[in-house]
Amino acid sequence: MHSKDTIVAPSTPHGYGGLAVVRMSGDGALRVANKLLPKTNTTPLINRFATTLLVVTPDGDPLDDVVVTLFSGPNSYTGEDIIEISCHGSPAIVSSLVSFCVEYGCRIADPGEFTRRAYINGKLDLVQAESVASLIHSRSLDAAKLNVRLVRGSLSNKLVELRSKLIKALSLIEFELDVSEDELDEERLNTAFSLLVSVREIFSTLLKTYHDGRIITSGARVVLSGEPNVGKSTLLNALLGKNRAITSDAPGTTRDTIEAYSVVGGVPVCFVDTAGIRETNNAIESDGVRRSIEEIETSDFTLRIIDNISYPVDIINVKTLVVLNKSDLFSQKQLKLFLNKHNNVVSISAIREQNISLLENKILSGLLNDKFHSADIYLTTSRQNSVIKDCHGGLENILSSWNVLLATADVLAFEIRDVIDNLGFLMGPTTPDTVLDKVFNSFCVGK
Ligand SMILES: Nc1nc2c(ncn2[C@@H]2O[C@H](COP(=O)(O)OP(=O)(O)O)[C@@H](O)[C@H]2O)c(=O)[nH]1
Ligand SMILES: [Mg+2]
Repeated sequence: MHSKDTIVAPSTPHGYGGLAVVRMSGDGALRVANKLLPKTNTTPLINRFATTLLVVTPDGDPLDDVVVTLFSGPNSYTGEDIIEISCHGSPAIVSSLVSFCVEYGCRIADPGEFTRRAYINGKLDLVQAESVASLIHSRSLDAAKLNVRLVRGSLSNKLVELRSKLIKALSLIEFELDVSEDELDEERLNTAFSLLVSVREIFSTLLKTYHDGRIITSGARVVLSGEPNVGKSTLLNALLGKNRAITSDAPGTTRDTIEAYSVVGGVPVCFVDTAGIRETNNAIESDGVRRSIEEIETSDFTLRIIDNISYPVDIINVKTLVVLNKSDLFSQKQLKLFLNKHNNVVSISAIREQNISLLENKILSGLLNDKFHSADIYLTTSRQNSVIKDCHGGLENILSSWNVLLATADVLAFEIRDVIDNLGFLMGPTTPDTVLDKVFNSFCVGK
């Protein structure tokens, strides 16, 4: 990585569109932008001012009428000079613009390099930078809302607050180490203890948000399982509101698993329709059955679909919901009797699209601890979860052996410093390059 290079990349996806955006960042951005303009151009580029201009090829032929905006560093996304060119959305124009920028001295940006520079230049911390990638990949409005809160610093601000409490506790202990001769100052130690307790409590609250945070931002896999012909594929179509899967009264119609995306109560859900589970001698179908079982094991939630009220409902599993389909085939009396006996079963008619919203509500309750998404801050990545887990564990150890540690205050100080360093690993700037590569490689080029 040569941070002195001026980098260039298209920021919009490849393909035809009304507009496309090409972006440059670095000391040379303004110079390169001026080279794209005709020699006769007299309109200066002004900071944060959108200017309509003609860009030309190196031979001086008109290429496109574009809008150029300069964001002078350090008050820009990357902290460096940025030029954004909004051109007409033809891949030919975009690739020509990028190659002319390279000809004039730019280098093509690596994936995530714009955001990596923002991080290096102190514009974002690592939690915020990671959330930029998640924001771009948001598959529901609620996922986007949660990610934008993270980009705007909801979690980072909380972590800064926790770090300063830890530093305060550490400085109280270190003060004791430096000044106290024989008697330890009880009051100062008690203050340090309470600070550490309050930080541990917040870590513990944060850890509880990870399950929901991951499901809301990364989405959930929900498997439709059950014997052939119970109506799994018909239900998939009802949940999607369109005909995605082939349905038929011939058992074994669905041989392979079918995946389809939808949003349930703000949560992006990948529904997986399976072949259904039954004994079969058909090699292709039995492979489908094997895959159905694998899917159930790795999913976040399973709908166990039945179409028979004499079916033994013996599934006691928080990750599984029993759904009685084809309710239209039973009398009200039969249904009532069955549901009274099994109050955790939902009855629906997939073909008539009856009770589908009730079912969606139950799916949401099964997926999330709090289906109203009411926490202020969520942990969303496994990296955040594992670092906070380590920090929480570190504090648990310190607090549970507080009296022993007081006898060796330097060990106590060392342990607290370890928790602070761990937190730094999550936010930057003590994060090793290997972790940075992992974070930024998940980005698209141009961000
Ligand atoms: N009466 C009734 N028939 C249904 C319902 N849902 C599905 N079916 C029928 O049941 C048969 C099997 O459906 P399908 O979705 O292919 O079952 P799968 O093998 O579990 O995927 C088809 O003939 C569907 O039309 C329902 O709610 N009521
Ligand atoms: Mg099917």
